[in-house]
Amino acid sequence: MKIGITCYPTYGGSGVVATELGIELAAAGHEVHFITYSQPFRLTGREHGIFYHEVPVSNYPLFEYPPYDLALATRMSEVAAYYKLDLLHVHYAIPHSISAYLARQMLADRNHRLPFVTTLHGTDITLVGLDHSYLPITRFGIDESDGVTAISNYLRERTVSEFSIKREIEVIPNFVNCDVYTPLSPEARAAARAQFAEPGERILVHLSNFRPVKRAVDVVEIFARVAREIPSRLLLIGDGPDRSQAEWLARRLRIQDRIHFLGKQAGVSDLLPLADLMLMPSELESFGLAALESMACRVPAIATAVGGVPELIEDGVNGRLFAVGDVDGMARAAIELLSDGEDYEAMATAARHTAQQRYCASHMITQFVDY
Ligand code: GMT
Repeated sequence: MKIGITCYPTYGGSGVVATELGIELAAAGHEVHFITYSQPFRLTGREHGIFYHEVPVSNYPLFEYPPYDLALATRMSEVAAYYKLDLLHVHYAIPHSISAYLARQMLADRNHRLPFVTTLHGTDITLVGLDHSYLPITRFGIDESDGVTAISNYLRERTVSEFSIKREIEVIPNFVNCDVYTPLSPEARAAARAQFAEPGERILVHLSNFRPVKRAVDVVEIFARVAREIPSRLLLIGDGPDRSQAEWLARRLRIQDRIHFLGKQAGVSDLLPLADLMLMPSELESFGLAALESMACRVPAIATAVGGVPELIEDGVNGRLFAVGDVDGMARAAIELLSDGEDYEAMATAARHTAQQRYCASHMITQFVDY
């Protein structure tokens, strides 16, 4: 197939999933065309079978708000016509499903059938979509899509109830390539950990776009409690609005020397396997891709029991779940796990097993292609 993919290309789970899907589809022999405002950050631009088309957005003095969605629709219809695309797959409903709808209508006049599939990721439904100025058009985009997928049962049910959707929504969860996201050999791991921690110190990690929903401040609070009991370091991967508050709190708690603020990283498959535990204390996660990626590296997550997270993490088996804001509980669990070798080993093994058995990329790619 020839597939056009549109997503938010910069930093965020939906862009990561869209990019990884494109990479896997190209590896399976499909032709993939990314149509986005900048090159997705996990792409090098030299992958075989992947083409990138930038969406130029002109700004005229008259436009107080440049109409990106119209520029995107234009580019989608052009790329589809030039490269004879079979379909568009858009990630995140707003505005991508509306642009795809317009592109489909533009091409219908030229006898080119261009169906589009919308994948719902989370905040497009739970935050942006519920904002009254976007709710009717989000519902319209969902209703008009030729196919709709959601990344968890939670998100499907929430979409159906909040938007009174009658149509079918297929659940195809987030996925991970377990050959790329994989544990390191003990020697390689010890050597790589040395750049962040002294021998004998434990490593905790958090990966997000530091939006308020991620509760990055809770990550620092949890780590402060852990660091009082156990010699440890924290790797903070990503950047965003709450980073400066997290950095300020780290200084106030005098643990800044134990925290590595690594900022945005193109690839994280070399960093996650260095950690012992992932912290994901989010207010809401429709799935929790960061936890899945770390679990594939044999790093269990301490997370909140919100949204679709309990579909991924079974408390006490392949990770731990707590109420939002329970930083004491999460810190206690981290200390217990890091102090008890046997419990920790069983949980780390179960985490990797879950990723391999239930969320393997090759299995999900088949589901997408079939759909
Ligand atoms: O908040 C983020 O992590 C970004 C956001 C996005 O849409 O870019 O992530 C959502 O999509 C991810 C990939 O499907 C999911 O794993 C995240 O759980 C989801 N985030 C939320 O629901 C808050």
